[in-house]
Amino acid sequence: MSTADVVLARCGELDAISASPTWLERTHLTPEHRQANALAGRWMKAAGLHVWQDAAGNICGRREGSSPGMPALLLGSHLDTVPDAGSFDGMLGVLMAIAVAERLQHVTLPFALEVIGFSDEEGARFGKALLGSQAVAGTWDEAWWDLRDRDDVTLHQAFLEFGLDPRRVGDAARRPDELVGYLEAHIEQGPYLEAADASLGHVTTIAGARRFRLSVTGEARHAGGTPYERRRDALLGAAEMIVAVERLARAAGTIATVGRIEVQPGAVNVIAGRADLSLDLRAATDPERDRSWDEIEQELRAICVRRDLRLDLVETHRAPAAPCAAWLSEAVVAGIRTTGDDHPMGLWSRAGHDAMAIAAITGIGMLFLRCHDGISHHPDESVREVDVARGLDAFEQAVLEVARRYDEARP
Ligand code: HGY
Ligand code: MN
Ligand code: MN
Repeated sequence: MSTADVVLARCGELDAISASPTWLERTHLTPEHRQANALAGRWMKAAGLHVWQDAAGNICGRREGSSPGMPALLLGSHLDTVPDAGSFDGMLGVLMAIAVAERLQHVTLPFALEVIGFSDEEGARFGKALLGSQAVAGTWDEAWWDLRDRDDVTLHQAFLEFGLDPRRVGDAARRPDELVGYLEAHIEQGPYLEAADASLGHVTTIAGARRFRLSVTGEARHAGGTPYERRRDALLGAAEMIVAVERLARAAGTIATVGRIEVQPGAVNVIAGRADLSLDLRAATDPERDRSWDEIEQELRAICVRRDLRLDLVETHRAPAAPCAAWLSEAVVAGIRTTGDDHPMGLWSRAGHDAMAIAAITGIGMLFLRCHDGISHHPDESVREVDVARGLDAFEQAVLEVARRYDEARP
């Protein structure tokens, strides 16, 4: 069985660890999180790594370099998923990192090699993304303990129930001097590599993101007896907002999505008194993102004035755009070249990644793999075995290139 076949088979094994019998769903601090950590931990151990679960619920593996206690090159991605997920977003990167560590287990490197399976990149349970990688980056915010899931369980409570001590979350933080850099392999989650007929690409920068919860309040009234001119229809206001979000973001060249809406009271014969929406906004740079948000917010408030509605908004997530470190991108490009691609494609990532959190403490580099039709966050997500095989070779060579450059630069 080729390494690529092993990696793909293991993605299938992780598929079976799901909170739902009908779709793939594995979220933060759940029994499925624990099972996936245990399975990935076994694979890390078989790859010759010393394995532990850190204070934030990330599963970690480490092999020392030429001498003990050296700074580490981190490889990784995430093991959590969105609801009704595909098999590769996150998991492929963790399994490729484990496979590369296994391939290199008898190679003495000038640094320690670590693999991390991050616990919560998606933010699907508590709304705040990158909880695992932000703990590693030391950018944890105590306010997050009060975040609640849809069953009203706080993050603090969930930590305790998972067997973690909220007071020790800081133990997961790594210092910049402990690290050489971070490399992540990930499916592109977009159509551009496939359009260019390219197996692999290197990431130039990762989009800056902001997420909001928008609550629109009007007045629930009788659907028959209430004349139009007396209505304060929260759902109609929300509908106008959703269309305005798309219009303004497209005009600004940014990427905005309303992925969730909840309406109250939600009865067929009652005018909606309240509508709660999610908003996900991204752009290649933070100034573009923030300018777009200012325009959107202004229009949302104008719609509320016109319709006599109230708008309450809470920002639930913000992550700065994260440019990749030139030397790590060059190593990724060198790795891709060894697979026969003389002109590796560079592209900015419209999707967010743990790398954007880790960028706070060390340089980052990302290797993208083509995925079919750019489909992701959907069970039809798929990769070609040949691209995984090339990706493994490129990833392995990128690590060796980092080692060569790092060794050269050492005093
Ligand atoms: O939302 C994203 O971009 C990532 O897949 N979490
Ligand atoms: Mn995702
Ligand atoms: Mn991902």
